[in-house]
Amino acid sequence: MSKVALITGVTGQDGAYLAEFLLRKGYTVHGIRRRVSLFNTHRIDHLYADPHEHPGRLVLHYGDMTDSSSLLRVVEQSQPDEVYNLAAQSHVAVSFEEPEYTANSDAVGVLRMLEALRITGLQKTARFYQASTSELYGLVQETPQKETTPFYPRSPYAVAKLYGYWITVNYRESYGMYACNGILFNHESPVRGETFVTRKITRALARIKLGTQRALYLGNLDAKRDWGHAKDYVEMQWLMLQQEKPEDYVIATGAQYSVREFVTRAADRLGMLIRWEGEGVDEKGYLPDGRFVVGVDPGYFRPAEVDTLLGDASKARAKLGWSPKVSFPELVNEMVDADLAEAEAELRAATQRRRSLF
Ligand code: NDP
Ligand code: GDR
Repeated sequence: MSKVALITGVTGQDGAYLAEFLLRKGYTVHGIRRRVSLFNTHRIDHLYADPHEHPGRLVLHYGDMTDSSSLLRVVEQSQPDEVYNLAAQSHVAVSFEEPEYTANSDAVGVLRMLEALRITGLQKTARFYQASTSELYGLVQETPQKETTPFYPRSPYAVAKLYGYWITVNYRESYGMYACNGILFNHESPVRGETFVTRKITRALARIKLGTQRALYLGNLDAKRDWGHAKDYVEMQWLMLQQEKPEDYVIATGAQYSVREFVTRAADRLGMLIRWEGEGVDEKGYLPDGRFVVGVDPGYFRPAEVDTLLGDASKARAKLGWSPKVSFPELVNEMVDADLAEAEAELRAATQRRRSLF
């Protein structure tokens, strides 16, 4: 009998990588997706469409972290051995615009899923993974950050995730559940959401290279992050649920770069020259010599910022034998190359459309 996993947030970046990883291991994977007005399964369509390539099966259910009955129904139907709770309103800046919804899905949503496991009696057998975050450290109290570093959340998102973290610990201690928090630092990939800073940069630079976009505007260029690859990090999520005892782990690379450095490296990969805004641009912000501009739009600043994050994953290295495989330059190159291919395809399609008009 193959093991059964339930993934909330299966249509997101991590959900897609994790589903692929588990299917390859022979799991039957149940995923919860939301009803939206357009297709939202593009990240997992390749898994769903080609079951022959993957030994397991992928079953999708409609559900929502704000709707207890849907979670209860899916848990009952799928009878999971492992639950990966990845669903969340995951954008920090958006959480300042939608704080109440963010609390509902990212904080109370975790409780709803834990309760669904308790009500069905599965808390005794099912193992639970909670997608916790380095944003918990916020205004950092210690560098680098590890499992024992005090939390200081700086956004409605991080405050909601703090509840998710502690309710997971509480269910472990109260009901003896095998429940773990993965405190994951930023992790990216070619399928990262387009409004997170790394993907916004690689997508924009690829388009600027092809002449379909003029400039790139960002917020805080000096913010520093510890960026890894999502593919490496989902393996960790699985490993955490395969141990004798449930514990919480920091997952990070231990290297830190600024947003400005990310832009520079992405531009290098494309052989492009950057002109930072303010360095002699014309009144419209563009340069006559073809160099492209990176400017700052204060509209992207956050009411409270997390300036710097750097993780110490020694515990995961020692206890789980884990270390990240993809380096920062490799991550940037992979994302840039994928977005260049996508921008080229878009340009080809637009040219075809123009031709067909004549
Ligand atoms: P994404 O934003 O790519 O994916 C989020 C997923 O959650 C999507 O499938 C989304 O559905 C779903 N979702 C959002 N709201 C709800 C809801 N109310 N009910 C049901 N599903 C919902 O995030 P990532 O894959 O990057 O991250 C996965 C998890 O890990 C998140 O919880 C995030 O907060 C956390 N995390 C991420 C880190 C990172 O750097 N990527 C680092 C640390 C933690 P839809 O596709 O319909 O939008
Ligand atoms: P973050 O990721 O907030 O760390 O949360 P994001 O990529 O959004 O921001 C990283 C840093 O870049 C700065 N920044 C910008 N950010 C965005 N989105 N857009 C911009 O134009 C821009 N300019 C500068 C930000 O201010 C910030 O300092 C991510 C999410 O995946 C969370 O769900 C997860 O918990 C954490 O990572 C770990």
